[in-house]
Amino acid sequence: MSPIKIYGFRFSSCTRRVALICKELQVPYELITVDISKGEQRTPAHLARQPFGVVPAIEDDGLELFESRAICRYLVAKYGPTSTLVPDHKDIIATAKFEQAASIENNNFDPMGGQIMLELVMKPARGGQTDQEHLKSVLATMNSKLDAYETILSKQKYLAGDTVTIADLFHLPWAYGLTEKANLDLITSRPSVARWYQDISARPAWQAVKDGA
Ligand SMILES: N[C@@H](CCC(=O)N[C@@H](CS)C(=O)NCC(=O)O)C(=O)O
Repeated sequence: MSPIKIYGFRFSSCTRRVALICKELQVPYELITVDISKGEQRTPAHLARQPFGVVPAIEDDGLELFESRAICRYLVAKYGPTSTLVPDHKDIIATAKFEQAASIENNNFDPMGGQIMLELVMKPARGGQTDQEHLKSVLATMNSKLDAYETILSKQKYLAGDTVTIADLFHLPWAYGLTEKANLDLITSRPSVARWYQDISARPAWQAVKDGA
């Protein structure tokens, strides 16, 4: 199998999300660096691959694709047909629960995770200043979202049921950043959320890419 090309930045959360699923499926990849710290995501060459000027994008057997979660779904469909990381579409109930979990991550966790990391880690790293008011507000929102996660995860092992899916794994880049880089106890202070995070973050695929794709 020739490696898929990932146009991305090894430290970016969205690039690591895709690399994680490659590792889960043992799909070899070649990372072609688009250095977002130098603005390379806005060059004409990258905009031709990703019109929104962000990373990652992939190329695989002539297919060009962007949006990290869509890429992950494609990878499972193509390279993990028997994988349970996405339920069989013929199982309507499992698929509905999976879609619900994927939607929870995309709408409730990802926006807050990104903004908290921006304020607490990325801005200071670039010599900028944390907007304390904004941080306070997004932390309050994230806390109430994670209370709902605690309710769900106190009744089942994973977000879509008792089988781990990519909807769980999609959380890893921000969950890791919030816990290990921003040193927040948002996740570890909630017993069921902490148990879930410990489980998914121990996966060898995540350990392989957590600090760089
Ligand atoms: N929804 C997109 C988001 C992509 C995204 O925001 N990528 C970030 C890195 S994680 C980026 O390229 N940031 C640079 C910028 O916004 O200029 C995806 O999941 O692929």
